[in-house]
Amino acid sequence: MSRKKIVLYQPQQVDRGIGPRCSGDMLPLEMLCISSLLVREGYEIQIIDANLYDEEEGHRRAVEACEGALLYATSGILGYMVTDGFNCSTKVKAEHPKLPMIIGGWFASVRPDLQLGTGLYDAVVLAQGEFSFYEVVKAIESGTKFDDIAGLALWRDGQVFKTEKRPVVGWEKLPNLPWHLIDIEPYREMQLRSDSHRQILRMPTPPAIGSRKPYFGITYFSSYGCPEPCTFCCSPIVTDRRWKAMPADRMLDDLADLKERWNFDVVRFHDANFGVMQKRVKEFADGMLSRNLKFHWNAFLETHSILSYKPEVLDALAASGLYIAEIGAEAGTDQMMSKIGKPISGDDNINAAVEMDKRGVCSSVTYIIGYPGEQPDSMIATIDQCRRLHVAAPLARPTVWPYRPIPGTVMWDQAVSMGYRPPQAIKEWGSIGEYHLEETWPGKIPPHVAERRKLYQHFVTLSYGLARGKIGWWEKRAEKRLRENNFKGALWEARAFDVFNRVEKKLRPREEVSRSWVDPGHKTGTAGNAASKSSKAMTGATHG
Ligand code: B12
Repeated sequence: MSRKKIVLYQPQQVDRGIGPRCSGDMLPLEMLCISSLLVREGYEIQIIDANLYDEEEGHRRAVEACEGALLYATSGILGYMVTDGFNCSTKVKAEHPKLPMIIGGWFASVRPDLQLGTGLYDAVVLAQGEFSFYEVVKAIESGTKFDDIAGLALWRDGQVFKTEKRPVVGWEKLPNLPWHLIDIEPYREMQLRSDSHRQILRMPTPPAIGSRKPYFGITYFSSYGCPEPCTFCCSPIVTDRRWKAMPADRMLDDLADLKERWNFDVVRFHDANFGVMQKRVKEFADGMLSRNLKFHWNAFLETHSILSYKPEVLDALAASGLYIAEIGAEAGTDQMMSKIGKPISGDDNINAAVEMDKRGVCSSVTYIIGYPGEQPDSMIATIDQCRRLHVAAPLARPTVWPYRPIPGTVMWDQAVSMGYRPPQAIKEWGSIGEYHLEETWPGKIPPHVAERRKLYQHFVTLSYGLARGKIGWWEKRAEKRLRENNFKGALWEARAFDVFNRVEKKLRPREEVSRSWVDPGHKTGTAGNAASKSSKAMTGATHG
């Protein structure tokens, strides 16, 4: 049996207990990253992506793979990944008590105490992982201590001990991802099922392919970190506001190779901030066009980046296949925005969405209300900016979500000092990830604001034709209300629609319509419930 076998477990993204699978385009990028240096040296790397299996099956495979392995490692982002990672690691530990176990990723980086306190792990790899993990593997192999390896958190005398901080490295030091480690077929198969539009976190089908038609997409990673200082996001603390990006040409070469090999339709960039450098963005778009590379793509782009790009760069982005710009609009007042720290003011968010709209690109725009100390009039102003953005940029899908505290952020400390009670046990941290279903910090949004938000969501959902799969009398009325900012008698109208809709559905049964367009990055509640008692559509999409 190989002594150089490394088992990497990518936890489930979503709790299968609450719905369908996670979108099949989400490749285990973290695991590919940390394999990249080791695979060159002949290590046998086995990645078990739990999203491909039922929960028990994923765990069983991980436990089995660990037989004769050198080490086991896993990852996780706040949310269900944390719970599933814990569950799997617990089973691995029970079967292989002597096997070294390592964890890394965003949640472990901000709460190493919780992960090390489980007694499961020998070390937490903090932040960027490639080099730290490489050195950890070498240390395990040679039986040396971890203390001299930079970028780790270790458990010493019941406390966290952090080794020297590791500076963020650039892509010139990092190899391309070892894509051959994954078998793409199960990902493709999952996405080409006729009901794949229902998968959680599925991005909408590019309009050129056809509404709700299955498509084959992959995730891709071309930059690490983010230069923004956002106080609700943990990236500034984890990555020191460094941003390291792969040069456009290298990215194009790699994607061209992959396209040749896998022939995907869509690339979903999982960079925190794809568009920091206009030059790179321009080179990428121009390169797509000059190489005649054909795929649709979406990425996180900031409002101020979009507004700083030259018109011809925006044109090239659209021409090269950009079909969704994911924009973190965050807040609708200058005062709140300055507390967040993003260089956005006035109607910048609206103007950016209009620039995209003009070029046929959908902006998936997320606003947040209920930040620590935020006043109700500020929240109402945010909902109103969201409404105005919808009116000004009809292709855009702007949404407003309640704030959720994220550990390792400036606002986390504020929330805790204002009475937010974080979960204690690691499993509770996982369950708060089902952020589509519950408010993480209830009671922070006054009832009149919550009602306005629900009414906005109700009318906007209706106006897209998502409730009934068509645009009729109710839909046109909804759009008129949004255009005129008229919420008089709106609650009664929403309730009346709910009753009408239920009766109509009984008389003429119809297929449920996907609402992924409301918030392409995330699953939301069911149509028509926005003004009802259900708070299913609550979430907190707080990407920087
Ligand atoms: C893309 C993205 C998403 C995607 C995909 C997430 C996924 N699970 O793959 C979507 C839209 C689904 C998503 C959802 C959410 N996300 Co998100 N997301 C991101 C984003 C923009 C990039 C993360 C990413 O995939 N990068 C690509 C991979 C390759 O890189 P990576 O994970 O950074 O991996 C490197 C290191 O972390 C490390 N590493 C990672 N794992 C491991 C494991 C080992 C063993 C080792 C050694 C190293 C290691 O090495 C890698 C290479 O250097 C970050 C923001 C950012 N600044 O990066 C937020 C971020 C990770 N998300 C965040 C949050 C909070 C969420 C949500 C809870 C939503 C919310 N706002 O409430 C949900 C829940 C996710 C879930 N449970 O699955 C937080 C993380 C908070 C935390 N402390 O865990 C971030 C940092 C943003 C923020 N607002 O602060 N997200």
